[in-house]
Amino acid sequence: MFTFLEYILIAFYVAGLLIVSRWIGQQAFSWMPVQATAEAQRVDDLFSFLVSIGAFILLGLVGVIVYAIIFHRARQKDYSEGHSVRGDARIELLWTAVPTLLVLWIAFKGFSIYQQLNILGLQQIVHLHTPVESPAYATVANKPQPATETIDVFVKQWEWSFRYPNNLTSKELHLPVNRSTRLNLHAQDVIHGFYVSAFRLKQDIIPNRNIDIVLTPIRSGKYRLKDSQFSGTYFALMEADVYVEPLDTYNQWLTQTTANEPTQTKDWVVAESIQAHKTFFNSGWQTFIPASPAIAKERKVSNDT
Ligand SMILES: [Cu+2]
Repeated sequence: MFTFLEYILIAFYVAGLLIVSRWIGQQAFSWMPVQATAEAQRVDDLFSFLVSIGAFILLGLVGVIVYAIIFHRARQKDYSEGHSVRGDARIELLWTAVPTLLVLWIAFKGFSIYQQLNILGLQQIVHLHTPVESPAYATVANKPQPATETIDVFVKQWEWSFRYPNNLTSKELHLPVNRSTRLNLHAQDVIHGFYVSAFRLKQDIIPNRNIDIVLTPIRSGKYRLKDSQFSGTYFALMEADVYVEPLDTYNQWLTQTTANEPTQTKDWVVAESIQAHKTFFNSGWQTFIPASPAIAKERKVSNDT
């Protein structure tokens, strides 16, 4: 079917594609926020791998299409049928086997990275619904992952609070760098979502369920925790500061804050509702009129119960 020279050219084309798609995959790392946790590196590796595969398929198909358009265009008034591939067992086998192997490879790689992410809560939830569950298997799956510190995360409409091992409660999340910390997530009213983009972990927090995530920050700095679920009117204001700092700075913060009054941060819900409109023109679109501060406070209290 092909001459020797054509096989060589195809081999070169595939080799070139592999190099280019690998390069595009490497670029994917720069499309993301900084990698602040060890988990972020694994997630980005997987993303880069998927981008490489996508680039390889896209460029491979576009190359074949361009080649066919340039060299194998039908002449004018040529209405004869092209080469028929129907019934060719070798080709059918090839285009069944290749995507199957590819999907299995992606699934295997995705699953192994997901397992490394240490999201314990999910395993617990899955196990609750498994009818045939031997106690031995359950204890293995629910075995606590090693973490040096456990911080309780409480979330409600519309604020985050964090309780540290020494019982200090704060509205800021402080994490020691290069240590794995377990976050025990508790929602007090509706489903909220824990999401720090630099950590790459996004975990729903479901009322009446203990969900743990273990993360290992590897880069000091200040990050932002956001609510990834629409959990009510002011969910967009449900943000908190996340500080990743060296262990002694972290310990120092813990002791100093304990000595002082509990940390008070700005009440964003009230701040937003009393803020004047800053738009330059009136679009005429209906907007939500926030409740007055007093009512907002009252609502917050009633949601605490
Ligand atoms: Cu929320």
